[in-house]
Amino acid sequence: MGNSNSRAEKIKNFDPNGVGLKNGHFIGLPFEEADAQIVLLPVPWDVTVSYGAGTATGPANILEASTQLDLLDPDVPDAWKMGLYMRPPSTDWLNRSEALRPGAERYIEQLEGGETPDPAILRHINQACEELRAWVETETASLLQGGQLVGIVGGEHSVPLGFLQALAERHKKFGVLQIDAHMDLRKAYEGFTYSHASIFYNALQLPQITQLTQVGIRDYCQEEVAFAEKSGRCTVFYDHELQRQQFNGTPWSETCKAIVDTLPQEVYISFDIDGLQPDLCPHTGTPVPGGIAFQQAIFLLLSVVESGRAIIGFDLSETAGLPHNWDANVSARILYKLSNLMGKSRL
Ligand SMILES: [Mn+2]
Repeated sequence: MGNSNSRAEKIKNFDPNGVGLKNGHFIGLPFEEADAQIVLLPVPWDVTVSYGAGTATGPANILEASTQLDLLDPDVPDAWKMGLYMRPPSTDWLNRSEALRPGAERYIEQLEGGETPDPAILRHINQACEELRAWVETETASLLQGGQLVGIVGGEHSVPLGFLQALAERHKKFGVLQIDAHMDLRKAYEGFTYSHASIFYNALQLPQITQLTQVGIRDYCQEEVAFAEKSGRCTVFYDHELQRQQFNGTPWSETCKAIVDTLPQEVYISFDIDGLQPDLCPHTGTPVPGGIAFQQAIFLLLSVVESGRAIIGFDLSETAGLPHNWDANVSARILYKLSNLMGKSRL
């Protein structure tokens, strides 16, 4: 899995206590893709977002903010030695996303203004989203084929669909743990087949996903609740219920156990940054009050691994804002933890 000789050589020559290197790598780590065991694929894409845009530059901002992190992870001894590498975000997809955005905005405005929107714009966007989905599937399938573990860095929340399809080719049965303010179960939201609000409506077309467990949900519609109930594969831990349990003295560890108990042995984690409290992601497109605290989220992720389950992949989505800002800093830390825990559960 990755070239272990060159990985060992880099580990020997690297000082994990040194200043954060500005070598363009995630947290200044010394590895290249060829010797990495875990590869992060950035997907700078932000086209179907309905409210605030700005997630397309999320991966670049996270990469930049990551130089502020220290490498020691108290939950995963010598985590940095696993060999983690994040690809530079693709400028092609970023440019394409930015070129499509004005049309998408015009389309959404027309729709919300009660006008009949231009169907040609919609066709054009759906076609581009389909090409992106296929690209993500091809790239992640090839990394998995080489025995590397993969995480996706969004971008809007629609981007991991191709990755889920690549995983479904290799795993007969797996569950998804989704941390999110939203259910994302809308069918073709605003006409976009691959809307960020439809990611799990689309993902559940895969029979290999036998369970979807949603945590932190606090902004949703009746149609989504009905879909979740009817699917027979969804368990929803609504934010208001989680908070009230805590007000009544239920320990978070007990709640996490109940959440983890819903999941099968192999678990994919879909982490929408807006699942966290909005002061941890103030620039995300669709922030909602309430939500999961930082250490609560970490504890939940840790509970998955400590239960003996395997993390087979993950995405971190909807991080927006500018370089150097708080959103990117928080996201870089979540990303490092997700990578380390996936490694811990699999390597
Ligand atoms: Mn989402």
